[in-house]
Amino acid sequence: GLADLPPVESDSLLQLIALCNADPRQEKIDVGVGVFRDGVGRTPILPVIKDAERILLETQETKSYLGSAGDKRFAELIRPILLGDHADDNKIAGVQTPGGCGALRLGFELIATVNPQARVHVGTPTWPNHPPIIRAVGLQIVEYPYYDRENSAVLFDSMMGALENARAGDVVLLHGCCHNPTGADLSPDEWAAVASVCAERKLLPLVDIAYQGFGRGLEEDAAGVRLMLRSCSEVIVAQSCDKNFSVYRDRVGSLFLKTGSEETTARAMGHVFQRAREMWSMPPDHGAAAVRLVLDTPELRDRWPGELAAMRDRINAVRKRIASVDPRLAYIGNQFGMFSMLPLSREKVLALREKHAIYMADSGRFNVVGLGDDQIDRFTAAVVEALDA
Ligand code: PLP
Ligand code: TYF
Repeated sequence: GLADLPPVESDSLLQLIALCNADPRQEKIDVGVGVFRDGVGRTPILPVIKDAERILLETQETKSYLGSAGDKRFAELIRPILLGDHADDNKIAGVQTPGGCGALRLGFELIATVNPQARVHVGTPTWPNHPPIIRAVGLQIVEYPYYDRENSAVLFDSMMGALENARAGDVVLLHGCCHNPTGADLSPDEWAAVASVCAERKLLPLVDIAYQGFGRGLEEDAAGVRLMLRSCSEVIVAQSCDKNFSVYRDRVGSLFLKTGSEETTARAMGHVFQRAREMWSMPPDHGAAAVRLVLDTPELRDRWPGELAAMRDRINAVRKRIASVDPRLAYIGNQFGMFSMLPLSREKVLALREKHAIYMADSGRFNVVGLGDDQIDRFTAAVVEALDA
């Protein structure tokens, strides 16, 4: 019976939220879960989304079913933002999903449908949700070295060496930008080299892009995705709007596929819809409808890049401040997105939690914008003390 179920290990990042909430200390610092926060610790709803929701409230006439593709206009409007010059490539199709997680699951479902023997090459470290999603569809994981936490450097040569062992049909999971958990992205030359290996060895790149616009800018952050599309005949992209439109709990994302022909793409999308129907039937509407209205209303479309840039500018300003404190933290100023890793043992991470009420992931990953403006100095002082100890 159900009583035979063993306990599960819950998501440690989400657990951290509860741990921090339960800490009564006033001065606590939450640099755990990856959500954007402003200088006083809020994760505000973007004004463009508020306006879109107002329009939605006033004009939406029905909540009748949309079908397994969800909001088609939403996917059409995301397309040029993500794909740039590739937007009019008719070998690429996209569909709305429940967040980036839904897109990842759907992408891996498609791979497992066509090639259950495919192995998925995953960098270490990676986002802790990647392995369970891949295992859930029955695909095997092979790790490639990605980042050296002690030297804060991408292990590019080791990564390329490991990909030499990949077999035709294998999948290479890549972070489009703002790597989670390291903040260390591939350079354009490195992207080009990975794209060549994928093309030559007939590997299928799956690019997870959950933070477009949080690093250098909307265009710059999509350069890796577009490079893969230029070089490889088959590419899968799992995209999220949850961060760059700040609609986290509304679950907004999309899956894009490129294959060798328009006809193959259409057939593959048939399987994508089939898998989606089996899992969630259709994606939730509200968040995607709000994003669609932002992108389809010229006045809101014009304002969104500025509201996104304000989030990005805060991320990069906090990075600069941390980087200026100690040469050992300087690398943080050269990384992108919300996360960086500190070269601290698990014991030291736990000691920071106990002694200073600083909540970061056990891996030493911290969210740079988890820091309020008035918390940065105390955080860096505690971290420097831990590095010295
Ligand atoms: N991929 C990475 C690397 C992430 O950090 C996230 C963040 O939550 C996601 C995908 C999926 O985001 P969501 O499902 O909330 O859209
Ligand atoms: O890595 C993070 O903190 C974000 C948020 O199951 C997140 O990506 C964390 C865990 C999770 C879903 C989202």
